[in-house]
Amino acid sequence: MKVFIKLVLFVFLSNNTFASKIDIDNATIRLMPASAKMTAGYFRLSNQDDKEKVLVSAKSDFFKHIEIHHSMKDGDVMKMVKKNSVSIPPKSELEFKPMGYHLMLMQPIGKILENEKIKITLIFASGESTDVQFVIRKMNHMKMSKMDMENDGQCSDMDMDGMKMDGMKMGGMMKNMKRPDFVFPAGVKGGKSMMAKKIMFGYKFGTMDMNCCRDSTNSVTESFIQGLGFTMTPVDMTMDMHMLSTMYAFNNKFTLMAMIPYIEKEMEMKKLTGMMAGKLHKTSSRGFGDLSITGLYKLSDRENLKVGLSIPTGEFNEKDHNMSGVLKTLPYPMQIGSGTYDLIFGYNYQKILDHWSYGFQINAVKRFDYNSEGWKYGDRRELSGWMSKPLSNNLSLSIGMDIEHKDNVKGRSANRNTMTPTWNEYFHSHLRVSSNIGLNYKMPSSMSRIGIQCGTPIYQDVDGPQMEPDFKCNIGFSSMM
Ligand SMILES: [Cu+2]
Repeated sequence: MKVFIKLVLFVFLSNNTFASKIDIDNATIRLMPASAKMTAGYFRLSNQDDKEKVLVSAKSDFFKHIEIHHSMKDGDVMKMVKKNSVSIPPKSELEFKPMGYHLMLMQPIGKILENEKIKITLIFASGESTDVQFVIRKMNHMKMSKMDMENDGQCSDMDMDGMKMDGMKMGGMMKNMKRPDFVFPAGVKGGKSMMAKKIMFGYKFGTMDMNCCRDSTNSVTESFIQGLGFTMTPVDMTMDMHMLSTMYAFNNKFTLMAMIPYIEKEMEMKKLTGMMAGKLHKTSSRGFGDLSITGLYKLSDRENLKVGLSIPTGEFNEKDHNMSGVLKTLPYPMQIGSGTYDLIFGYNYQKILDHWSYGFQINAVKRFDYNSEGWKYGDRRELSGWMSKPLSNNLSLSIGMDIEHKDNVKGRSANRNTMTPTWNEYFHSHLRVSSNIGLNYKMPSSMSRIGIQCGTPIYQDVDGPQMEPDFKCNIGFSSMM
């Protein structure tokens, strides 16, 4: 009898006192790949008592170590924080869910198999405890994305398993997000898809300086141009572009990007023959260029597909005064817009390794129709590749190479003349290889970034004579919210 009473007392006084007025439902353990050393437990706890309940720990025969964690946003970075207690006020509920509170279940002693049940004991500050049967389930990724998985902006991966979501891999990806080389070098057009509901604003300043002139792979002189029968030659040209862009991620796979450039061009011409031989004359044009609307589709963590439309919002009949003071249409390279609806295709790939990263992008513009002046710019294809190395937490250095191929102007403007090679439709195609160097800077504790990249051609094969760039630079600023 004494033994029996002792036993009863033991049962009632031990930690295993059943927690009163606590309901647990939806108790789920995330199914993990076999290699995983941890997983997460989720449930809904409702406290029907008049008193606050404080969850302080959990234990199980199946996991050697269990912690209470809370995932939270710190700036733009998702962090998991260990909690010593979680309080559930009287008559209220608390949901343990992905990207919120969860039980971090570590060091399983056996295999975690789908649909099996594992008992976990939840222990409260009062000494009460409750045994809960957790069911191991494959968790629906899409469902997860609907929860406020607003971690990082661009690392979304709906294919990632729970391990990556709640475990160590997550930390790895967060680290990538914080890397200065996470974004492409400033000279690489376009970007990657972002995390759902993220908005990004960007401003990029690009400048290019061009000299006269090149034909096939050689530099040519003014007398060569004169020898072809031209009475004028371009001498130099500068092009400055202020690119405004905004991106919005509808979901984790699809981001829409709108870009519009404000372009300023200046060209110096020289009269080669006649009365005014040797006279220099400057023309300029400026204005908003063509608006492009581009969809970025995330193929995988590393790859994006890009399809867009260029809308002819830019002027393609820019005029300026010629040497005789007459207002005339400027030649093809001085126009601001294309006057045509064009298709844009692209693909990019980026791999981030521990100490460096690399990537490449293919970009193509296909033009279909002629503009109302009777011509169109040539199609273009570009391949950009780069390697980046972080120099510090916030600064990275990149080297890269671009290969750019552009076709000749098609059709013929009614306003053209035969005095200068810039008006000749056959002197616009080129194959140009440039080498680039750049820096990316990520502002500490924010998602704002600055990048600069400059390059110079190392190989050119052109239909000419046409002007050739001696250098180009891009400075980009972006901020994500
Ligand atoms: Cu955790």
